[in-house]
Amino acid sequence: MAIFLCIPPVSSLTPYPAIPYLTSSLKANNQKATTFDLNIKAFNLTLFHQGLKIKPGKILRKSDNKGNAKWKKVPDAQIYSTIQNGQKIFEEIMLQEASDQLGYPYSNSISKDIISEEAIQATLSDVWKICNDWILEIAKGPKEQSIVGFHVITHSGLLWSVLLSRKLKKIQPRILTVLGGPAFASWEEVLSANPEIDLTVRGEGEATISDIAKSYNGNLESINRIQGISYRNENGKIISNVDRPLIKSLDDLPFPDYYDLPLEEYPQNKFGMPIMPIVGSRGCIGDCVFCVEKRLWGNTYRMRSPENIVSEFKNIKEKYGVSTIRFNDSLINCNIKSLEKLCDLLIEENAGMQWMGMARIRSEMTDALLGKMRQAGCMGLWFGIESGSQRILRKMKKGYNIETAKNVIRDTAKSGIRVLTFMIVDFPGETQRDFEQSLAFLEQNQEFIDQVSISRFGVLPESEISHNPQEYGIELSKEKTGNNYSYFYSPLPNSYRYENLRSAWNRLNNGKTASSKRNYPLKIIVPYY
Ligand code: B12
Ligand code: SF4
Repeated sequence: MAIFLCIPPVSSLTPYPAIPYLTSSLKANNQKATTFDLNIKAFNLTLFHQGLKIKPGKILRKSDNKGNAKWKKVPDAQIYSTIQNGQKIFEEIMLQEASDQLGYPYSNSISKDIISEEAIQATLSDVWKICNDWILEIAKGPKEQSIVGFHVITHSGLLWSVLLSRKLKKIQPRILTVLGGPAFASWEEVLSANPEIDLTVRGEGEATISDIAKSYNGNLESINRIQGISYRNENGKIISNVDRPLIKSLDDLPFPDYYDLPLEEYPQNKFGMPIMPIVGSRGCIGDCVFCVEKRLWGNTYRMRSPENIVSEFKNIKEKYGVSTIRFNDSLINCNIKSLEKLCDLLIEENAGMQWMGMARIRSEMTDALLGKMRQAGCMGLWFGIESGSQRILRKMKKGYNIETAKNVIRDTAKSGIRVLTFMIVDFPGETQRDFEQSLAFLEQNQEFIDQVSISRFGVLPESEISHNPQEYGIELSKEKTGNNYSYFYSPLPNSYRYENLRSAWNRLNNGKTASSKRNYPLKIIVPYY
């Protein structure tokens, strides 16, 4: 039995914890997997391609990711003026390539001033070389007992998983291809549309992948009773087994194992380290109508104990030499008492770690708590403000009022923590007046806001809106373009609100971060990628 796991080009530029969670679970069950991080390898091949018309810069790399915590500068390396620009171009190139290869229409928006067609082709040829080497390596494995699992989070990740599975199946038809991840689609639909995928894992994957690895003997019958899987039976029918119950205590899980990821290839901060994730909880207490969080984690919220989280902090520092953490939790402040305890422990341990995470606007985020968070190493908080209009916030079921939002972001900034906000434009029913209130919110609070991430509203399948579009005055069309199983909705096709809000923010910000305006003593850049 050989297990291969793959992170397709999803474009996230910090190590993603899903595959490391599966790896550590497999290891705890005496099973072994090898991981191919195509995402970061392909990203670097794109970023460093000499055909790119890029600005010179510097990047730092770790010399050895196996326990050696020394990091060094790579001389004369070139990098985009910002990593984020490179990320966008990378996403477009990858999506275009997978769509072309699978025969789906897609037209990218890459400017020829940045990269020529020849340079794109040369980059892709390098990417295909590493993919083909990986495919050949798998083909050398046991003919009838190899399992190849893909982690799917984005549309391009799904396309690449299908594409690579197709190529693998051509060489080795008996390989078992498995997809898992926070599904944005019905896994049954993915299976029925893509004959090269044998099986999909719904929900948490730790126990399921171990069960598959334990029982698979080259024949689907050996695993067709496993909970939480969907598969195609011998008559071509898609079968979904019962859901797997959620893990009762997250403290029981072994820490995710990042050794199989090429950590030295991830972009690093100015201290020469990548940012490592910690997942302190699964689920959310929010109920926002556009979100699928509830469905993903079975309408529950589970948090690890603060002690267990602090031990992972220490583990990350010792094992990987990294002291900057990003909480991947949907929200780090669902349970205020536990958050406080976590901060107390980090202060007590004098852990010397910096961290950031997403947080909900709530009145419990007092000066005292924020001060303690800062003392415990919190550098930045992302708040899903979404809109400056109370009417729209109510429709979104955000559960807070705009006055509280103003107070919380002001207090956060004053405590020395960077404030990053998410905003949504074109939510169904948003009027010009509502939009202007969002603009006014940014204007009135710009002094406290360091970064704004603006998104155009979209409908996620299985979100509350997708079930009741008429209640929001919209109609959804479900199109399948390029294997995109999402719903389409364009209420305001000629809306320029997205561009307007972006340029308004840039104007307000005038190229400066709020903290430099405020002169806060923060030395670290908090990237959003
Ligand atoms: C942190 C986070 C990010 C970070 C990722 C940073 C990183 N590298 O770690 C950042 C900020 C980059 C990010 C970006 C985006 N994100 Co995000 N993100 C999350 C978040 C909050 C946590 C992810 C996480 O770490 N989960 C913990 C791990 C352990 O869980 P998991 O990935 O689900 O894996 C488990 C199972 O799914 C399964 N599994 C996973 N893979 C596999 C593979 C196999 C083979 C098997 C068997 C099982 C299996 O087993 C795992 C262990 O139980 C999730 C919401 C959530 N709570 O999950 C949203 C979420 C995944 N993101 C989402 C979205 C929409 C995005 C963006 C598209 C947003 C945007 N508009 O730009 C981008 C896309 C990223 C990109 N371009 O690559 C959506 C996806 C919805 C969907 N599927 O349609 C989610 C679910 C949020 C939401 N509620 O809407 N995100
Ligand atoms: S948008 Fe954020 S707060 Fe709302 S349900 Fe989703 S994860 Fe929770």
